[in-house]
Amino acid sequence: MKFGTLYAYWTRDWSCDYFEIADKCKKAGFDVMEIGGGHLLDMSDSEIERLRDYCRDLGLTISCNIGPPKDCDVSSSDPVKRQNGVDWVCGILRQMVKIGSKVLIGAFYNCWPNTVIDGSKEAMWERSVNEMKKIAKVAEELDILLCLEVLNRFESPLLNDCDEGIRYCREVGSPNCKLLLDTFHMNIEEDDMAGAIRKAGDLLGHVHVGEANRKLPGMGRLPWAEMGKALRDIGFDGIVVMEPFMKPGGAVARDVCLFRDLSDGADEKTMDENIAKSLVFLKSAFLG
Ligand SMILES: [Mn+2]
Repeated sequence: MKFGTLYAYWTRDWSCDYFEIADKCKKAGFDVMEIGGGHLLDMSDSEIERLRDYCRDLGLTISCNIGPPKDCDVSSSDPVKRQNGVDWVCGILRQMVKIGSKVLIGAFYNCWPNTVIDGSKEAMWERSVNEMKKIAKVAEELDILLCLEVLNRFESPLLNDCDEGIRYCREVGSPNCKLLLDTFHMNIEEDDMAGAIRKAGDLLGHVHVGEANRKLPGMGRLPWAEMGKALRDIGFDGIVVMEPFMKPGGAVARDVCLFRDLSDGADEKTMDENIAKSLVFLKSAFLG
């Protein structure tokens, strides 16, 4: 099991200086920095190489997180949007090869966030699976793992619990197509969080962690020890990435519907200390 964090812990907008964030990840004790995959499309080859080398020297690997825009939705009834979606994701996969990133995560089975049923759920599902098969083929060629994020009902109508995630992955039928379970979404949708991890088993490719209100692990009430035991029982050897959202203001808070300060007014130094402490807590709960 490796441990990482989403870069957005340290930003108010969906942009940042990844070199600075990489230093912060390293200092907090992480092995992985999760970046915005879409940013790779705006970076030149030399910028990508520079970040790749910088992270390699720090001993950090990179995972990529994406949320497709509305016009890149592979579940859409509009064939142009579906094609855009395939092209957008495959474009990011090709950039990932350059930076040496092996894991693409997110809800790219539709756009994000998405609360609209386009025709029927069944029709969206079928279109999405068909397009995902094409994306998975490219991922197989490039040796990149796709981890589809199961989201709560307020962010997508398609994959809301582990059962739906498993069914979707089986329909895609690629060894490079797995699931991402996120404790924040699971807390809303799953009856049994550790049970969902066990059920996913070998299909679990990536894990996102945060408390029920998206505070850092250890600051709330989720069953961390139980989930850790389940991860060890299924032999999970992927990446566990924190996805904390604690500061209001800016595009990040707006997009995750955070309208109050969950950090207790923490300054940057305290934010740095809190995430390092949370990592120690999480490792003890997950590694046993
Ligand atoms: Mn997540």
